[in-house]
Amino acid sequence: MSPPAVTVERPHAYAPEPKSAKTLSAPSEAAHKWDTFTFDPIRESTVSRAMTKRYFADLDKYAESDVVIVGAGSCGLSTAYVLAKSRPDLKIAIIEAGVSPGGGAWLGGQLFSAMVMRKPAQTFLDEVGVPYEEEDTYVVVKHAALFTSTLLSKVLLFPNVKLFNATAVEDLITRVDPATGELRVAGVVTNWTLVSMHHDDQSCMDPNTINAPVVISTTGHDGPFGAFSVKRLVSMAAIEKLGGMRGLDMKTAEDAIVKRTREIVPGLIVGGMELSEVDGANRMGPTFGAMVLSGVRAAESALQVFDV
Ligand code: 48N
Repeated sequence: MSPPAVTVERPHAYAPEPKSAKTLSAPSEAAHKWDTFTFDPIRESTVSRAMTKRYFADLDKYAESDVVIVGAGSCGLSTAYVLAKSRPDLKIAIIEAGVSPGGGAWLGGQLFSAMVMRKPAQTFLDEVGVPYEEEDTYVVVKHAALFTSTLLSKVLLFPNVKLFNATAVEDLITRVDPATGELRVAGVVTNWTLVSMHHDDQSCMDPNTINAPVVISTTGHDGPFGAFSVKRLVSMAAIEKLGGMRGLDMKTAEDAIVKRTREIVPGLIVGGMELSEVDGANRMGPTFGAMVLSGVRAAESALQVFDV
């Protein structure tokens, strides 16, 4: 039996006097099919096993990674894209503290959606397939989320990349060379982000670990864990102090970040805005070309380790 025809009354206050109250015809065949629609059967434990089996298989696989990238912002994701595409044989783990990766690249600046990148950063947009409007010395992506979602989807499609989001790096694994006393970073210490944020009020929540010969830290300059790795290097006296990010100077900041992307201590490469905290570089504000090209540079530095 088909349901009765539905009469839709327009709200007279906001619409011109309707010529006649719109009456939906009796449901069509298409509407009727929903009456008999149903999903295939499933048991709750099947869903749980489908998730946990895969997650723990990934934890096992990436417990020994070739590269760990800390922070899935615009720099970290750009790094991951170049690395994963260049070396499909490398196991790349991305650790992102937030539930949603992307860092500060979901908006172009403050609350504005368009994203600016100064040339020649558009070459990376061409590589990833992000459309843009071209101006004389810069390009504009119509929505920052278009850049970030496109890059993120491409990174996640690589079979040699695993993103562990809602997971924080809360320490670094280190080794000291007995002969030279030189400290080397050899992996990361991880925990659920919420756990990492509550060690002060709930003790004895031990972490997990990932061993890797190369760690690339792109943890940005703000947020609860901003500039995490370089601050940790100072607190363990592996580097003397941080230069501290300087005031906004778009022209000098972007060149400096790209030129200075490098290995800070053996085994730890730093890129993106985390670097501005190390060297006392200026900040650049709402322009993202340096983030993607710093990511390219960080990936190239890591590739040198594996290209021997
Ligand atoms: O977007 P961010 O913060 O960092 P970058 O360097 O990729 O991009 C910076 C860029 O968004 C700007 O700040 C722009 C250019 N503005 C500059 C300016 O002058 O104001 O991404 C860092 C990501 C975030 O998603 C964090 O959640 C994550 O890193 N993160 C961590 N993830 C895991 N473990 C940690 N310890 C950690 N710390 C930060």
